[in-house]
Amino acid sequence: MTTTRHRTLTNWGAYEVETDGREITAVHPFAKDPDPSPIGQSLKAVRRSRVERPAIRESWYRSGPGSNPERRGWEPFVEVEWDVALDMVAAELDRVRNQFGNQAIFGGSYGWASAGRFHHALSQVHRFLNSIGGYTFSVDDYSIAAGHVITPHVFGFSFDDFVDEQPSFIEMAEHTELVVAFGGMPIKNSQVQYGGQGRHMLSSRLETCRDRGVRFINLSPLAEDLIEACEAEWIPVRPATDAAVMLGLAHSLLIADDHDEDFLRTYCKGWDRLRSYLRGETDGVPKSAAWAGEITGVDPDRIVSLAAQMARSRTLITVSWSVQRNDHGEQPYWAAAAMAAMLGQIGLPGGGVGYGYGAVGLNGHGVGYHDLPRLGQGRNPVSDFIPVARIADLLLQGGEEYEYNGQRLTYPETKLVYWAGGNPFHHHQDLNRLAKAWQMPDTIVVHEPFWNALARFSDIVLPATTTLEREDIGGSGMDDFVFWMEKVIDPVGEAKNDYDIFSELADRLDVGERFAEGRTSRQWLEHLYERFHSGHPDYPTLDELKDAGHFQIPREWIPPVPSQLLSFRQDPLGSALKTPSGRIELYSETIEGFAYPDCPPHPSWLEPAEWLGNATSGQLHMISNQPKTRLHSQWDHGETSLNGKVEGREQIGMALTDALDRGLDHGDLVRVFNDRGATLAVVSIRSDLMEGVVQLPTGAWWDPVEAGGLCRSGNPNVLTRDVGTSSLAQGPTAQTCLVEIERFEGDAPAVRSHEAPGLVAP
Ligand SMILES: Nc1nc2c(c(=O)[nH]1)N[C@H]1C(S)=C(S)[C@@H](COP(=O)(O)OP(=O)(O)OC[C@H]3O[C@@H](n4cnc5c(=O)[nH]c(N)nc54)[C@H](O)[C@@H]3O)O[C@H]1N2
Ligand SMILES: Nc1nc2c(c(=O)[nH]1)N[C@H]1C(S)=C(S)[C@@H](COP(=O)(O)OP(=O)(O)OC[C@H]3O[C@@H](n4cnc5c(=O)[nH]c(N)nc54)[C@H](O)[C@@H]3O)O[C@H]1N2
Ligand SMILES: [Mo]
Repeated sequence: MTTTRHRTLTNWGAYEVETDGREITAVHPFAKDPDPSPIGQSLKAVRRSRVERPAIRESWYRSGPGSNPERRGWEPFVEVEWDVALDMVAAELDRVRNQFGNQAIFGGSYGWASAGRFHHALSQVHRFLNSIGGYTFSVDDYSIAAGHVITPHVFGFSFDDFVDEQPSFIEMAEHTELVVAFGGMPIKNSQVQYGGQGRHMLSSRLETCRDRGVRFINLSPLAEDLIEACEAEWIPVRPATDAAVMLGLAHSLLIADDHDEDFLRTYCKGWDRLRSYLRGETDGVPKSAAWAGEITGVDPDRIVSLAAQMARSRTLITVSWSVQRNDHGEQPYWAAAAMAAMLGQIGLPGGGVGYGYGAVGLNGHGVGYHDLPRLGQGRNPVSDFIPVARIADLLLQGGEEYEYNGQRLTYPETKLVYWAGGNPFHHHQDLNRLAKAWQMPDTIVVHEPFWNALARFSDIVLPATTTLEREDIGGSGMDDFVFWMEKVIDPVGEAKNDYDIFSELADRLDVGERFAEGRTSRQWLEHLYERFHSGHPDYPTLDELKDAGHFQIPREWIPPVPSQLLSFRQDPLGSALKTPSGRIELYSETIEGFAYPDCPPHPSWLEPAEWLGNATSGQLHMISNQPKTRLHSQWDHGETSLNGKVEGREQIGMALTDALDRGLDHGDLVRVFNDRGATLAVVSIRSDLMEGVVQLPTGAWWDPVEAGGLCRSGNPNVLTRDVGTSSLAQGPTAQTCLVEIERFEGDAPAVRSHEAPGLVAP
């Protein structure tokens, strides 16, 4: 058998993919990657579970928009010719925009899609919808919505800029003595980077820190969140209670007089208000170590001693993104900033506070954003938007008002949903509620390579290629590599590139020129690269890049990370922050003005809706973290993901005592349930998990037996809550979730998530 090898880039790293022209026969990691991700092996499943031809839900095909929406997900699809499908989509877009206006099209289309600068599905869908008059869009993301919204109130600049300038791992190794990590820094998470990365380096960076004597404390329900190589101390903490640990630490600093009064007076606003709250003067409850211990499960003596240790070290407080994916998730981010301010180390090398080390591969590596070729998305004439995680509310509550970051907004009425490059049946919480909301619009159009739950629950499914079926320029604006991505195989079935689908639709809607500017995809790649190259003549030409396969950008070409905090520290008046006071806001009059009961004007402890403190005897707290074996739901049907399952079902981690209490053993099939839903999963007894907490990773393709029924595959989002963090950020709160677990008796229904739905002829 003769095979050929082709370079590709994924959101989890670069690979050389070997093919016999049809199947992927082997996947070899990029030679320069010291710690490649195993997820790449799943690419061998490129021909499995594919949408091969355009498919239209039977009722929609026979009776038109809005027909039998309750049958979405439960009836066969009619396979049609491309021309038929595209004519129908174009006519429906035209009907909706003419009859209801473009805001009736929801095109927020959140998701990670695939690596590649041009064939990036989200850029494509937004450019297309802009070219036909716009759409209701979404703001923030599922990762760090609360962080995005609270950070400018506290520091006066954007969350992304803040993350950019927080101490790097190199700075950490050099200057930091103590890292206090809430939610750890999971290595498996650093395997992933939006746009892709050349080298994975977190393990080696953390080992260097350890060798230099940096001490690590992991405050998390899961010991695994900080690698053993750091010799981290694990302090188990109840999920969703981080703000209370932080306030307890802050109180301990205060009463031991270990806080930096000068820093608080010079650089911060509102210290007096926060101090009153810590002392209990405002609510009669001192936020003492004993108080915090009661709430969080952390030994109060350890809180006191940790505070003292922090005050006597160059301390970096890190908070994972998961910590804010909680009810009132704004609070731990603000409380961490307040603690760092009390230590007086913000702006000092290796000190202060940072968010999301290791969350994605390049955070903390000290590479600032730089330019890469990029497809313009045009301008959206529609001003309606939603905070991204309010998608079900949008569909269920059209015309109703809601609050977001001081604004009173109205959900528009939605008639058509267009999705390309994301999977709401992966990312959204309370999937049974989403499925009901999903019945509201007249039409749902998706571009998907695979028959996952999103495709199954739509009206019109247009088969999209994967990266392996097209060529592209690859790279992330934070990495020091640029790749030429080769086409590995021909498109599977009749799949088309998102760009080609949109070009054909644009032609039908008379905006072909505006969308495509007369270029084929290859001409676009040349055009985008040439435009980039004219501003960056030191880079290789496109032909040189194609020949070499990749280009490593010299470090000195990458603009240095700006440091607003350092300048502020050196000159608090001349380099004042862009907050109303010009200082770090420990008390925000802006937020006070919003008068939100669920987001007070200073860092506070607010009891979450569901947590171990209000659990009944049978309930456990479920954390649904990022999966080790895939990127979200992507390639769930591939080898690496399947190897992590038992008979196609996800494993749910639990502590031995919790298993014994329920008469359960390792490998038992269980039903995990609450008022919102139920799923099957397989018990995995873990010694690194806090008692009372279970862990079910995200990403199994949703596989319900019937509407509202049991999920066969282990998708945690049938159990999670669909309520925003607070009126401030309206971010997702997946980690705030109680469940019950019992042995599953009887015959277990076989997993069907990777099978195609019924397909019929026209
Ligand atoms: N319970 C719980 N839920 C969570 C989280 C959690 O911690 N707990 N985390 C949240 C977070 S942080 C995130 S970012 C989200 C992630 O949610 P998503 O980003 O929506 O998840 P993905 O599985 O990456 O979805 C990408 C989809 O795009 C498709 N796709 C890939 N490439 C292409 C392409 O070129 N063209 C087209 N048309 N389609 C393509 C894939 O097949 C897949 O269906 O999940 C969130 N959900
Ligand atoms: N392999 C892989 N890597 C990924 C992804 C993936 O899908 N697969 N997704 C990427 C994306 S989109 C994102 S946004 C980042 C997300 O990065 P994070 O949000 O940091 O990732 P998670 O894995 O959800 O959570 C990290 C750890 O936080 C702990 N945790 C959960 N709740 C709490 C809490 O209330 N308090 C404390 N102290 N700890 C808690 C859990 O034990 C969990 O293992 O990861 C990225 N990396
Ligand atoms: Mo994310």
